[in-house]
Amino acid sequence: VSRATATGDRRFPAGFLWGSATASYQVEGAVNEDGRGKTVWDTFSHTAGKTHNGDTGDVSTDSYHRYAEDIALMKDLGLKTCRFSVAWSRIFPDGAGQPNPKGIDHYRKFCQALRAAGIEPWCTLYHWDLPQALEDKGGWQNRETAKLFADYAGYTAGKLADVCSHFMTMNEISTFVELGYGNGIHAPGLKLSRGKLAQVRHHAVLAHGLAVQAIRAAAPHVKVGSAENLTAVVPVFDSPEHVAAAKKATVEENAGYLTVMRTGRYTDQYLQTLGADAPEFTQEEMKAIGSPLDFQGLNIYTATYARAVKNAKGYDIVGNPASYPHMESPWLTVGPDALYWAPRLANECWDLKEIYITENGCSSADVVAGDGHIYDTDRVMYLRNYLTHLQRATSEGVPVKGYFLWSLLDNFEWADGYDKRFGITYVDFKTQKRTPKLSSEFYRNLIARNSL
Ligand code: PNW
Repeated sequence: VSRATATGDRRFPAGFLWGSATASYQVEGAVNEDGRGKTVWDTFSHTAGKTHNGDTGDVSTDSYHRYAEDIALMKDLGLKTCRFSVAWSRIFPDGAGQPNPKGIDHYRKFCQALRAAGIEPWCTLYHWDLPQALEDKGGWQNRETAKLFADYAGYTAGKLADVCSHFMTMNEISTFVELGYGNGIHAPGLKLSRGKLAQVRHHAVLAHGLAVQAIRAAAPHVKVGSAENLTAVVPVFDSPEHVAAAKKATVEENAGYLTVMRTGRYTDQYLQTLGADAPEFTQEEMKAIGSPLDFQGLNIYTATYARAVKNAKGYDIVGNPASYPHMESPWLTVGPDALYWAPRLANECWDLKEIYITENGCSSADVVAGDGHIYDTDRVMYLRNYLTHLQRATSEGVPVKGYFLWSLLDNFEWADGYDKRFGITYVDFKTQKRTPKLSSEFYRNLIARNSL
């Protein structure tokens, strides 16, 4: 067993699962192939003014065709696992009805190729690419979408269960709800009222819960979880009162997402704050939403600071000054200790038992140097610091079992298009040439030694 000591043992626990993560619309391309149906991201990215430069995922890294090359990169890194997502509209082109066998075939072949390379596939069933046909019927504003998602999730997990052992229902419900239906920055680009937004949020967590039940029914032996980007609360400094405040904030700041998914209950504060805008729900729905999970995935990029105050909530969220550092993406403020506090406090709140960091990583300006290398020293600095805090968590017994770096490749970064690069592998989008960056070397080294 590895334990941190005053003499500086910086090992991760034996068997720690090192991986990378990607998502269907961000890497696949091949949008018109093998019967794939249109999604909200096809529509959105082809609408003028919605993405940087009018960029789309039409081709991206072409990973639908080039996955063998991607897997070779993973193998070279020594990855033990790969997190990918299935495009709902490749399985059910209109979201429901007759399945398209070519869709399952593709992901089967992909999983088999991963396994042949000694890499365990981890599958996300929804990474924001809602079939357009369902959006046309109200999308996540329509409760029926939750039911159809569960049908698709159960069907797909059942078909892939023999080649894939771990399934995550949805990726970052909070991001696609708040950005897609709240401020309109992501597809489908809506800006709903507070009440309608709360109902969308409810339908999305319900979809997660119903999908957990459907996956368990269709594939009793697979492990089921989700990948949620909680608001990662960090105490302004490590004193008992601020830590207690950060714990309270972890529950309340995530009330509409992780908290309700882990407890099957909206907090009193959440319902009171919404008042007449609170969502409609039944007890049966709440039970589904709180369905027990085998593991919890946490996507963690930034820290949100809380301090203890004597108000009704018992805490305050503290904003950052303009001088606070960030990575290439302005929203990506640097908060390495989020990777210590978020798993620790989430575990204290909900007794999670098995935690995976399902995403962490950053954008960098990534200049190709004169010698052809990409020296992304800022990304290496970011990873080294965040992982130092993760190692502290594991050494104190927080049950974090693995880490998935976002991302293997530069890819379609949603509304930012190809302007923001998150890969540890550089992609020349004209030639599709892949070049490992300095951060790839760092990650390979870390994995080989299982130690910082
Ligand atoms: C996550 N924010 O998205 C997603 O799961 C990935 O698809 C994405 O590429 C990655 O992080 C990097 O952005 C986020 O504005 C997008 O706070 C935006 C935010 C957070 C996460």
